[in-house]
Amino acid sequence: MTKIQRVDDFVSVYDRYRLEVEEALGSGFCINTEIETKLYDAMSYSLFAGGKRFRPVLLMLIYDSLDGSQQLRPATMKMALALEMIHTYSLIHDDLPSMDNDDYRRGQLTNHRQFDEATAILAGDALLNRAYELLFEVSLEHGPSAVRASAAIAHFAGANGMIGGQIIDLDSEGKHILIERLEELQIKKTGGLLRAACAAATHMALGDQEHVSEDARSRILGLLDAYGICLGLAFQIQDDILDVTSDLDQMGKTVGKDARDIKSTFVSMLGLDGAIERLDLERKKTEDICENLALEGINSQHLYSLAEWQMKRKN
Ligand code: GRG
Repeated sequence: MTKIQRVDDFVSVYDRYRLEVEEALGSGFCINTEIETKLYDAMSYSLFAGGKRFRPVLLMLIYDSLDGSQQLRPATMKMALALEMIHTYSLIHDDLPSMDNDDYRRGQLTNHRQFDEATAILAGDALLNRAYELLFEVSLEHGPSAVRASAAIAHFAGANGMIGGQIIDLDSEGKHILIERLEELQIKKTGGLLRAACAAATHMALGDQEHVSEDARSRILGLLDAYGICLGLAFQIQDDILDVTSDLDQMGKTVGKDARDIKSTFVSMLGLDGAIERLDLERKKTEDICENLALEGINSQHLYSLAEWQMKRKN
């Protein structure tokens, strides 16, 4: 099998995408000042607090790797922004006293600590609703591919995806769970929105490529879903590693909380060395998937570099 070539300066590639996402987010159509001031302030406080923009970058990077058309690119970017808004709502709600009860996120006070609990709940709800409004707009304008992409985002963000993972997480606190249960939890919770990005990008990019057969389309969807799962596990393992090796300044959020909250993590279950080994296993699986994508005629260099980059991230 052909070995995937690394991209030399992937950091600049990532930064180029991140900047594009940042500009689109700030252009005013995600949330606008017609909203009640208090709500607008709370929504924009978290949405514009930075963050890696990993999910929208992933979506756009896959779209471009699959040779998605220039014509559908702005609509695909709208979906990527919707995904970042769903991610931001999930962080606001995750930080609430009834969930993880966190004081810092993205290098600043959490939403409920800056405003109050009720406002934080509503800001999260409003970001979620605005995200679906954007997905409906794109679906109305672009038909079946956009509907499939939007449905995939709804699925992976919902009860069988991120929210499903969150309830397992809350339910597992203070309990001994098996490693298989931890994997299921994280594939759903952290992997949910990454799988959403993979599926949405694939539907949008391949929807109008008539030369791609139905068989090839479903193989590519399957490979990219497997890529999203590996990426989700790797993302979480790296997060668990950073939770014991990093600090608040570097991470922008409280560290060392997993042990305090008696949470099962890859580090608590496998030890630090075991977690690092497991991370390398996910890297190898990602490499295999990218090689298989290359056999489908897809340039998967950026996808492999993204996976490697995120496994080495420091925040
Ligand atoms: C409340 C419905 C609901 C779900 C919450 C994903 C999630 C579910 C909570 C986040 C908890 C957490 C800290 C998980 C670890 C991995 C993760 C998703 C980190 C946050 O994502 P990053 O690192 O954050 O991409 P930035 O700020 O860079 O966007």
